[in-house]
Amino acid sequence: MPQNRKQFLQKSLAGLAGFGGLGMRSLTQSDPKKGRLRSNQTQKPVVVSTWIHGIKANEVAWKVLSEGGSALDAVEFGVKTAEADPENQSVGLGGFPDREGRVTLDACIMNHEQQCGSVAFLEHIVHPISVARKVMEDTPHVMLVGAGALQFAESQGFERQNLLTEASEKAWRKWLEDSKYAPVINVENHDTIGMLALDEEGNLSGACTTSGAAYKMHGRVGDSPIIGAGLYLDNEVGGAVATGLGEAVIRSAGASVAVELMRQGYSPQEACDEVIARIIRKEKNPESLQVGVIALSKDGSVGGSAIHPGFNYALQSNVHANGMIDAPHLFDQ
Ligand code: SD4
Repeated sequence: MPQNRKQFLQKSLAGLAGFGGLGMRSLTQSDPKKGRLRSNQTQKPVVVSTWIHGIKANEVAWKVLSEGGSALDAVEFGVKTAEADPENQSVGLGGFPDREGRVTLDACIMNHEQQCGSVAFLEHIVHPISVARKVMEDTPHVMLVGAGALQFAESQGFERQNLLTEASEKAWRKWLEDSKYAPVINVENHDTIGMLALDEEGNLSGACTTSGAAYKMHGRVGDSPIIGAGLYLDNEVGGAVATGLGEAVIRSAGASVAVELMRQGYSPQEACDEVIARIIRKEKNPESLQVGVIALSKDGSVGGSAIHPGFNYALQSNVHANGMIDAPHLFDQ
């Protein structure tokens, strides 16, 4: 093993020990002290979402939750704020286009009954999350892509709109000057929005929506619409959402691994740490890519973790005013 890799792994182990004595456990090892998940009903409702745009999204979701609404409505209405915001250049309207100048959107949604819906490579529609919900509720399918997703959206009354704002077009034209594609770590601290909510009934739902990596290849789909990668939940256990380089999240089945770890008794924080540690171990260039994961357990506990500094998430509950939490990072430069 090259020395720098070895040193990194040693540091990684040491770093992980700081997070509740996590160490390098794997799915096949069990920790008898962890046992079953504890139930702590006092926390609900809870909403948690990625990045600073999560604050505004949480406000909307919290209104739904605090009035006794469902987690499903909360996450859909919550993330729509980011989709509709033209200033947000990584989600919905105003998102950075692909290398051909086309804004293509990915989104998925999942509810407490293990139902899910997803759209990928969808153009011209401001609210892909609502189309994803329609796929879940009104079709026998889970995922629609591209022209088929657009056709379905229009059949449901969604209207076409130009999503490429002047600012995003200008940025794309600048990018075209040398057309270099290099995924950038922590693009100005705003990114895909992923949201998880636990409602008064104790039910979980999650949503994830993005315009994906800026200047991606035409046709590229990231982790955000893929159930099990960008989002996963099991109402008996908890949920998780991811942000960052989608390819790395897909390769690690990030969100579903986090949920399965919680099922084994890991706290949400420990589960996120383990997913991130695994990505760091497996990816060839963890120093140059960012992934952040957040998780919410059935008992209302929350965790989040990232490869590099800069990833944060917004949390609101009965005992936590809507505010940002800086996630720990596990890659030691
Ligand atoms: C993607 N995970 O398309 C999304 C985008 C993102 O930081 O979260 N970028 O890969």
